[in-house]
Amino acid sequence: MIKIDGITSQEAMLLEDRYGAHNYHPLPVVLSRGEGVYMWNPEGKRYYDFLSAYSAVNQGHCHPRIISALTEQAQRLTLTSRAFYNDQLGPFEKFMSELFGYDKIMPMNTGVEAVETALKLCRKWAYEVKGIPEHQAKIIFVEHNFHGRTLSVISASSDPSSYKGYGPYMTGFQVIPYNNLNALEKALEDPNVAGFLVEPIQGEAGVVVPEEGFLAKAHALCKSKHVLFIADEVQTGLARTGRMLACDYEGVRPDMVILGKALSGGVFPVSAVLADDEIMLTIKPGEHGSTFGGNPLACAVAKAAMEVLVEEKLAENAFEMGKIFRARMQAIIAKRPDLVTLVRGKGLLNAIVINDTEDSKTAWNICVQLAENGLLAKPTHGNIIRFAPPLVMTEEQLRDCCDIIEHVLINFKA
Ligand code: IF1
Repeated sequence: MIKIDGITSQEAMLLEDRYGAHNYHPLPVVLSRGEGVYMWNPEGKRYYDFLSAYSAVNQGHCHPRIISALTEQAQRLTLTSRAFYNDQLGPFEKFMSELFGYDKIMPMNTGVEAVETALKLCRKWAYEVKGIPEHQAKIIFVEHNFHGRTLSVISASSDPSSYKGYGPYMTGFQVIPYNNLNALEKALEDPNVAGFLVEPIQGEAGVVVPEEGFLAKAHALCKSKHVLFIADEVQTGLARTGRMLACDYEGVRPDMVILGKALSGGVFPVSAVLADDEIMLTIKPGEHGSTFGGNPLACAVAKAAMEVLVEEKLAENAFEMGKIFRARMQAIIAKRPDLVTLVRGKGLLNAIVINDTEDSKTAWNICVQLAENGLLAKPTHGNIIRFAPPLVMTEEQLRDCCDIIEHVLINFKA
């Protein structure tokens, strides 16, 4: 019988393999403690976290201010359901609505729940405000999107590993190429289009940054056709790209903003949709919700997590550290153009593209060597490695991480 508390890395991996669903293929690394930019395995090996739980830990692991908000509220009141009011939700809603400049916020739990909420609001708005005939609303997505794992959003996925074997699919969705204004303009000719859902930078696709001006022009095209521009900022938002929202780079104010992940600093599942009354109030009492949505514990944690982002100026730090990081990656590319073809990203959401096929093991093997050298990252595809450290990273820590990445890449033999 395996002793559960204080288990070894080996025991942890065996337990997950034997008793857990096999819906992931993790790197052979076990983590048992996190603090700031670091995580440790059960044997005490320290790693730099260069994934940040896919941008959920922007504030650093176990940020003391967020943890104390969690522990204080957890001893007072955790969940009331929305059958009643609670004394944390209103202050959180006020804080968020004013910070982002929207009339209202709809609090949910996971990122995909917030995406689903935005899709429902879009359809409701289509029928009650735009006047699209019932059940005729269309929503436009882009290729290589990632919005989560529910049946409706995978219906718009172009990645077979996301949608294969899960049909029949949600109707009313149309998929066009990303970063293609002509394709969007053509799709918007259909008067039944209600919304356009897009990631300002595509995370899972491999940190794909659209051309300068794409977001602003896409937003203008939607506006000209009375179509909602909906930004999925679950991964790109909350200072990750060097601005509070990635849409801020182009001065775009989406009709709906979808947030998740770092909204709680990686401490608790908290997500949300921001919108103005014309959209938000199309959902009436009893027409949408969730048991944990807007619970007092989530609100206390999320308010603290947002205050940390703002007061510690993490967007500014991400912007400056990102410049240093990409310069260091460019220098590595100059030494190993055979291995690394490019680096791309904004702020501290970056990726390098490895000179190999999508189904190669090269990126995985590089990540295994990075882990052996004390830095955790994971490929998004066979040939792309995403680098996304917590935004609290200092310049000294970043340079140390770049030294590790350089050491592994310069010496890597396929
Ligand atoms: C996993 C990917 C990233 C997201 C965007 C909505 C969601 C996500 C832009 C849904 C979630 C997570 C899911 C996580 C790994 C990670 C991920 F690899 F799956 F695709 F970041 F790129 N919109 N992304 O990135 O949010 O419901 O997960 O809270 O393990 O599946 P969620």
